[in-house]
Amino acid sequence: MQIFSIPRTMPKKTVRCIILATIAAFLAACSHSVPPPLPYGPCPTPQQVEWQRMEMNMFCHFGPNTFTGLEWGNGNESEALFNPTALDCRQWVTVAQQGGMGGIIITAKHHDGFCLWPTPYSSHTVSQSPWRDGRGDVLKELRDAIDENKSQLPTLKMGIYISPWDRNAPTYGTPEYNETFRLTLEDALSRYGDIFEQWFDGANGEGPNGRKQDYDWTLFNSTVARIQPRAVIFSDVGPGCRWIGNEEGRAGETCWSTLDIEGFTPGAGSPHPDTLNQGNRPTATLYWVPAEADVSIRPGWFYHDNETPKTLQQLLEIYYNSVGRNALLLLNVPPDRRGLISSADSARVVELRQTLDSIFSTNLACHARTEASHIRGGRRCRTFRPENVLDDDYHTYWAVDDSVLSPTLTLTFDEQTVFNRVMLQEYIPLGQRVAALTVEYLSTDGTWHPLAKATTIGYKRILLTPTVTAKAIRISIDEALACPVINHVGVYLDKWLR
Ligand code: FUL
Repeated sequence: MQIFSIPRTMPKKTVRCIILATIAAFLAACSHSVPPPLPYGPCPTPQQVEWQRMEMNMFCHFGPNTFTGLEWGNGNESEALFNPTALDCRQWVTVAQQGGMGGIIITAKHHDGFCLWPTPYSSHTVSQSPWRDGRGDVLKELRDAIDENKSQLPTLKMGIYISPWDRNAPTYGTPEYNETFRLTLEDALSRYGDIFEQWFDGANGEGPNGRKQDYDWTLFNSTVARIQPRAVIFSDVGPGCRWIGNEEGRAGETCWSTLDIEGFTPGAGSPHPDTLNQGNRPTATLYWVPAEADVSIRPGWFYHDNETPKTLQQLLEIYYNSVGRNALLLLNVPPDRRGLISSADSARVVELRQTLDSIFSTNLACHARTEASHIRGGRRCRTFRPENVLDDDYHTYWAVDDSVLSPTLTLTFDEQTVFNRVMLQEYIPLGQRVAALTVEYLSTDGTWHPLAKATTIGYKRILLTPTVTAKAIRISIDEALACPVINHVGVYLDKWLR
């Protein structure tokens, strides 16, 4: 078939241009005619995607407990106790930035009820303390420190922990307290600019009158949504993100970002910790409530002189068990009585970041040749080509036709490669789809060997494998709930944690 004819007299260069333009037009036509996969099941909001991409945030537990040595204050501590000698939020910000954290979440009010900002809705706040002659405001200082550092990219975000359980509030245990809590929340959320995460603890103990509170979660959540519509709300059951079910920074090996929250409430009314740990396999009636793994760098949440930070190896393990299993890591690094992060803790945070960078900044497969069993729209279609798993663009991915649920992807290295980590990422704006997979490697003698088996991927999955020397790896999706959509594959060598 002759599509068009080229006059013999035309210069060779022009002919080449016409042929290339024709090929490009053909490929573009293919790309445009093949639609991307439709979202599957419950999907994240853009804020939830942004949140998950932060990967690691810093928690700061700070308040009267820092000075009393307690973990749960009684609520009757004198405000005079709160008197940090050298508080400098700029130092917290520097530690967080050097640690590669996306944001800082501060305990604006812990269970003892003491407020780190001068709210008019409590008489147990920094205003009653001697710190800065009662004119201090920790939240404002944190916000100012973050803003001051804006030139240093990436900018940190600020989040707040406000405990509904309050062992100081006189009205705790009565309906009036819910209203006071709403006003307190509203106050904290309206003063300090954008808040990326509102952290709600599910703990519900007794107040000063020995009574427990029937929390109005609908009121609390709607207050956050009204004042900070972009904030992701954390609680045992979301709605923005969920507790991982333990305080060890450990997500389940299977970890769905979807959860059945119907009829559940934070605290005693939440699903079993194992369910929070693993999520629920997606169905249409579930919600996107991704996991957040909160853990302290020290044994306690608050700073205590006699405690020491976790080792680099422990923190690496936590990283793999959380970020590496589709959860966000919220690492608590508590300021001490001076109001500064101790040098032991800051050094460890920086060491962790440097180690992670040394492991993960170069994908050893970046020059690999990719070959897929299937490509959405066929082999000529470039939009969903397997090479996309190796580029740095978050929004490009390898996808297959809707009917293909168990494709394979082979990465052939340009030279023999030694590695012990395989990183996989699904493009979560389209939902979480993969339920089982196998990874094999091609050894130097040309034979294929099993390397790892796993269930879920989600935003990020890092498989810890034996150290192997390979010519290629093959990823077989064994089970998917809808056609897989993979936007990153990487192999790395961790020399620190074998
Ligand atoms: C728990 C609280 O009771 C702890 O004190 C701490 O704040 C931790 C992050 O959440 O539920």
